[in-house]
Amino acid sequence: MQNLQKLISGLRSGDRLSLSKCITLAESEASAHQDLKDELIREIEKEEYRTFRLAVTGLPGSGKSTLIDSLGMHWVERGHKVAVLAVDPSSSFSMGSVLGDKTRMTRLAASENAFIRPSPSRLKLGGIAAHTYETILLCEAAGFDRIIIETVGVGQSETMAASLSDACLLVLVSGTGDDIQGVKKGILETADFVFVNKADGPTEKQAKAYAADLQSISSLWPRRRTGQQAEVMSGSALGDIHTNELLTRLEHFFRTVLNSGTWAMHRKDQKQEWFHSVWKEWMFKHLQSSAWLRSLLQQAEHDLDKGKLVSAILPRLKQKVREKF
Ligand SMILES: Nc1nc2c(ncn2[C@@H]2O[C@H](COP(=O)(O)OP(=O)(O)O)[C@@H](O)[C@H]2O)c(=O)[nH]1
Ligand SMILES: [Mg+2]
Repeated sequence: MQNLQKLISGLRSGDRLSLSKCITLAESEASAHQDLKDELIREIEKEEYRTFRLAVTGLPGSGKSTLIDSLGMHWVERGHKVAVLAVDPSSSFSMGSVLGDKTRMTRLAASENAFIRPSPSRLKLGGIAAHTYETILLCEAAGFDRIIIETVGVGQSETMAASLSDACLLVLVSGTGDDIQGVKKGILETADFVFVNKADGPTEKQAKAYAADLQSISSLWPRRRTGQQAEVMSGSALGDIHTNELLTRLEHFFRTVLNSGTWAMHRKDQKQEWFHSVWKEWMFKHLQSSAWLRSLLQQAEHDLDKGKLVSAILPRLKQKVREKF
């Protein structure tokens, strides 16, 4: 426990090694670590910092990491400390995206005031939300005031990242066909900012036209939690072209959110999200280890094996569980 206090004071002094160790501890599923982990989180949860959490979503290859390198460096140059957390449920299958991210964020990776943490590869999606939230708290305790969560823009991960963040930036590229699909899938519904990237070289015109198209339909999208309309821009992350405009708008957004009651509301919602994520994980594990449920499942599997229909087994199974709880 004394060691934990030392670790926590190291963390609070901004020591990166302590931060890494704390994240590893929070990530640990070993039963021997659970008490320490609980104590760590209990200590950290007491403090609240007026930081900003930005989710960056979009399909692989749209330029998220490149854009984050550009935005992050601007913030570092203005005295902020920037943490980038990658959330990629698929990274347990391939390390490619993680390595890709590090090579795209070379400036941030070399900066003393930035911290890049790849996606925890062992965790399932359910656990990732809780883990990401805890990592955010730890980074904030270490003095990082701009937290960027980069996700692959598919499935639930980007909705999850948005629910843990104060603002959501969607990165699109024109002409891939995916962008239209993105609009359909409702990805836009979580975005506060839409940045059409790669508005440079031969793709400049197309990107600008696409941004203009999106802009013209943006009034049809649902309003954000802040009551504002999503803002659409185009630019080039690679050449830092027009990322200044994005920065100005983000800063304005941050100020508005901080000065209104929205920030406190976000924090409450994010806490709820964290709580439910941990609770669901725990419930699931707990139920899985229940002898009663296991024998019920074994019986069902046996019946299936004997040729019984799923549609016959499931209602009975559900009924038994309902009676029990
Ligand atoms: N032309 C151009 N290429 C870009 C731009 N931003 C990123 N890229 C390239 O797009 C590819 C994917 O970028 P990356 O940041 O890894 O995308 P991510 O998968 O969304 O994180 C890389 O080859 C980048 O160099 C841009 O603004 N213009
Ligand atoms: Mg990336």
